[in-house]
Amino acid sequence: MIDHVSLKVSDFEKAKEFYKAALAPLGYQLMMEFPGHAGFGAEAPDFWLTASDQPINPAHVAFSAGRPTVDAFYEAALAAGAKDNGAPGLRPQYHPDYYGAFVLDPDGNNVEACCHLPEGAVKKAARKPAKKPAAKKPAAKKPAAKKPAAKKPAARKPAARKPAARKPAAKKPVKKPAAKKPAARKPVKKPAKR
Ligand SMILES: N[C@@H](CCC(=O)N[C@@H](CS)C(=O)NCC(=O)O)C(=O)O
Repeated sequence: MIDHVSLKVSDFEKAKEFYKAALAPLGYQLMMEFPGHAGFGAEAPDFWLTASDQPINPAHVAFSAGRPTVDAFYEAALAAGAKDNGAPGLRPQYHPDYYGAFVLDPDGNNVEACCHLPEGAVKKAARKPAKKPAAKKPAAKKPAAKKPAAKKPAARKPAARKPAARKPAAKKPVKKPAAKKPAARKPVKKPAKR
């Protein structure tokens, strides 16, 4: 889908005045302006003029309209100084219902208004973008999903740890019960000789 187009023009002020008048029947008006740029539109500025000091290479632009508006565009453009490039009428070389009118703007750009509908058919108003069905309310508000952090290399599982080998407790020297010293034997008293 095209959002906007722009035509190069050599005399910015002259072109602006021309397009204000020529596009009025289409419901177009000057909506936005920056130095050297002018945006025309019905709902949004989708047709722009850009000032240029270079030789103009004429372009072609066509505005969609109903048949009566095609006629009104042609009249308004000629009244604003356009050169005739094709009176309103069918152009069956494009398709059986193609109805268009062509003019050349002050720089020679080929400007057209055209209708693709059979005679009598009414052109619908510019379609607004279809409304999105209202998003269902989630029952409970979930916390915003966290962006997964950049994948880290999988952490290595530590190898199953062996239980640290137990140092055998320093062996205490087994204390032997101190050998009992035989009690000093009393010398057996010899009976005194009689
Ligand atoms: N004088 C022709 C003009 C036709 C015309 O300009 N047709 C457009 C296509 S819808 C075209 O050839 N545009 C190319 C251009 O202007 O460079 C007429 O009245 O049919």
